[in-house]
Order: sequence, then C-alpha cells, then structure tokens
Amino acid sequence: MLPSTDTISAIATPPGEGGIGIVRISGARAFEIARKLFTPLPAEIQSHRIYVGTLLDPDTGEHIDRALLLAFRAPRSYTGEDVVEFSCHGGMVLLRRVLKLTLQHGARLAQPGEFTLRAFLNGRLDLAQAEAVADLVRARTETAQRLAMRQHEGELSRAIHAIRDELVGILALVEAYLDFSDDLGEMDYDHLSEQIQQMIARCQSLLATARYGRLTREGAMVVIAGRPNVGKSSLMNALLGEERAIVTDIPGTTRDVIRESIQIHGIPVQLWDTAGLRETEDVVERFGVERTHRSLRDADLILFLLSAPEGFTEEDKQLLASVPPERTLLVWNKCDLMPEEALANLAQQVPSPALAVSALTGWNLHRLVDAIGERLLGSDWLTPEGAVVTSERHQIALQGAIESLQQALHSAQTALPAELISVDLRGALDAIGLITGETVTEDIVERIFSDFCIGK
Ligand SMILES: Nc1nc2c(ncn2[C@@H]2O[C@H](COP(=O)(O)OP(=O)(O)O)[C@@H](O)[C@H]2O)c(=O)[nH]1
Ligand SMILES: [Mg+2]
Repeated sequence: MLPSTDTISAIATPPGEGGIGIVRISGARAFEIARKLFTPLPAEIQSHRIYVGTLLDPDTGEHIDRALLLAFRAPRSYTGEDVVEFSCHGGMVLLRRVLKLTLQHGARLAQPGEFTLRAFLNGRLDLAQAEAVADLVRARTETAQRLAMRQHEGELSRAIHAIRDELVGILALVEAYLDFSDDLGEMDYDHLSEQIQQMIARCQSLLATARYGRLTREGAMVVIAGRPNVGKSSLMNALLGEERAIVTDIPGTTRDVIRESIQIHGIPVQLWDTAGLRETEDVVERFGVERTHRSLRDADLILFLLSAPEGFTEEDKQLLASVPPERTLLVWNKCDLMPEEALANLAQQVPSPALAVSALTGWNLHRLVDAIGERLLGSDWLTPEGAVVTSERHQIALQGAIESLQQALHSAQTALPAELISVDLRGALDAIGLITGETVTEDIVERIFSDFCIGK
C-alpha cells in the first residue's frame, strides 16, 4: 500500500465553540497553501517554528482571523510529510471558512484517520502504535488512557518484534537445512521443538493479557439480577452513589433495564439494573423481563442478588439455574436485618461462595467492588507488567500464530521434513506481523483507520 501524493486538510478540533480551533494540512503542497492564506511569512518557512499572523482570503484580501501557523517539514512531522497547522480562534464558521480556503487552494478533505494512516504508511508509526492513537482519543478511564499511551509508545510493538526476531532466527535455521542439508547432517529436532515450545509460551502469555486489554478499552457489562424486591435497584443506587433507579417495596417496580457507568479498578463498567426475574401477566413487566434475559446473555458478570432475611428460596434456586455459573457472583443483600451470628449460616444455603452486603447501609460494598474487579480480570487484576494486547484484532493474530506454531511443533516432534516446518513457521510470522502491520492487507488497514475521527 503506497502513500497517496495529494495534500489533505481537515478541522482537527471537535465541532462547537472553543478557545482555539485547529485546521491541519499535510502533503507536498502544505507550505504552498500556507503561503497563499497566511501573512507574513519569511522567504523560507522553517520547520518546527510558530509564526504569528493573519489568515486571509487571497481572492478578496479579507482578513479571516488572527492566528498561529505551526510548520513541520517532512519527514519530521506527524505524517512524515510537510505539515501546517493553523491555530485559529475556535469558532465553527471561522474554521469552516479556513478549511474551505485550504480546499480551494490545493488541498482535498481528509478521510477519517487519514493523517494517522499516512504516518503509518510513511513508517512514522507501526500499526499497533497507530491504533493506539484512536484509543488515546477514546479512552474513558485513566487506566485505558495509560494503556493506550503505552501502546502508542511502542510497548506492544517491542514485544511483538522480539517474538518476530526469534521466530526469524528459528526459521533461518530450519531453512538452512533446506539448502545445505548435505553439509549440516540431521536436524536437531529436540532442540527445535524446545525452541518452538518457548515461542508458543511467549505468545500465550501475551494473549493472556487480552482480557485485561479488552475490558480496559471497551469496558464491561455487569448486570444485577434476582427476583423482585431483593434490592437490585437499591444496590445499583448504592454502587452509583445516587438515586437513579426507582426503589419501592412493591415487587416489579423496575420494569425496564436501567444502565449507568461507573469505574471499577480502572475498568469502565456499565451497570445494568434489571426487572426482577419472575413469571408475570403484566405486559410491560413481561417486556422488561425479556430484556433482562437478553442482558444476562451478554453480561460479562452477573450479580445475582439474594435476600438474606428470606434465605435461599425455591424461586431463587430456579432462577439461578437459568444463569451461567461461570459468569455469576452470588450476593446476599439486606444483611443489616440479620443478627451477626446468623450471617455465618448463609454460606451453607447456596451452591457457591456468596458475598454478604447491605445496599441500605453500604456495609461491605467496597468488598463487593473488589470482588467485581477480581471476577472481571481474574486473580491478577492489578495492571499486568509489560505489553498488553488491547484489541480483538491482536488477539486473533496471536491465536493464529499459536496455531501455526503448534503445527510446526507437531511436525518437529514427528521429525517431518524441514519444508513442512518452515511453512508453518512462516505462517506464524505472518500472523504476528498483522499486529504491527508488516503483513497486513490494504482492506484491513482501511477498516482500522475508517474507525478514526476526521482530522486525526
Ligand atoms: N433493610 C434493607 N432493606 C433493603 C436493602 N436493599 C433494599 N432494601 C429494601 O427492599 C425493598 C426493595 O428494594 P428494590 O431496590 O426496589 O428491589 P428490586 O425490586 O430488587 O429492585 C425496598 O423497600 C428497599 O428499601 C438492604 O440492604 N437492607
Ligand atoms: Mg428494581
């Protein structure tokens, strides 16, 4: 995929009023366009300089704005091309006029993500680093933002390159046997198998970070479920720290699903309060119950609420059977109504460990929050050290690499010819290369960058 040669332009700041607004131009004609629209400028525009002046319409001479011009000469710019940024006052009419002038004088409107695409195509960023730009912009929590920055700075890319380099070494050795088997004698299959096994382990440990990466980036869906009146809406409010869901002592009051966002250990969590799960004749409530079942199917974690004073009822038992146990956390609510010595007996009533809380008094809610974090991220829910796989695309690529490596391992263990092993090792290399973009195809690249916003 070759970089395009035309000059692109876009408003890089969000729509609406702001202190400043930026119009960005990239490409061979950027400086020429700047010279037409901005005055004064010296005979030679210096790279990495800021000029103060006036933006004007060259056809009428009308002054459009007092502005700053930032100049970056290729290849020392974001895109690797000549780049000019106009920092204007942040008004939409004004910025649109400036953009229009750049288009009238030699630029074309940039596609979403096209600046970053050019940075990738010109080798300023690899694909994983470029993807992280979109993650930086979109991050909804500090943890997600930090993770995006680490990826942008190349943490994941370095881990991928290290794996690639070693794979290339192994491949070179195997292919040497293709060309010089007469001189080299018999291949050391045991040693080769060991090396491949190590590569599989490294890919697997990187893959193990994918869940953390996905949850941090995309967030998790946590659904509060249980029969009517056990305190689902109260728990939702207590976790949110505000009165969002309607709490009443009439069973079946929450007739639809209510969603709110909170943060748990840096993960953006969407908390769902649901209609109580029960058979009902009421049409509206039944609709809510159906939606509840749908939300249970998609949930990353289900908080299954039980009422401590009532104990584990037959109805609870039946409802619990309809939710997937591996995604369910049992919670005893209303523990404030229980004498302390009775709390110990709660554990014996239920099939799996349950946490005791009170949505009313807030008792033990901090432990519930920790338990949610732990269940979502696994036991090592603290930030993993080192590279983290953040997208499904990376995950699929790593899985592909592992599959090819397992094929190669099988071939090595059964002492198959070097040709066969080399094919699988190449397959693994190609799969790994998808992450940083060495082996990526044009349509994948297009898909990735079409997700960006205009001007990025
Ligand atoms: N004592 C006590 N009452 C609670 C607690 N949680 C909820 N309740 C009460 O139980 C009733 C039903 O609560 P609600 O949140 O509407 O239950 P939902 O139907 O499961 O959403 C209300 O009267 C709440 O005040 C709790 O932890 N302790
Ligand atoms: Mg409710």
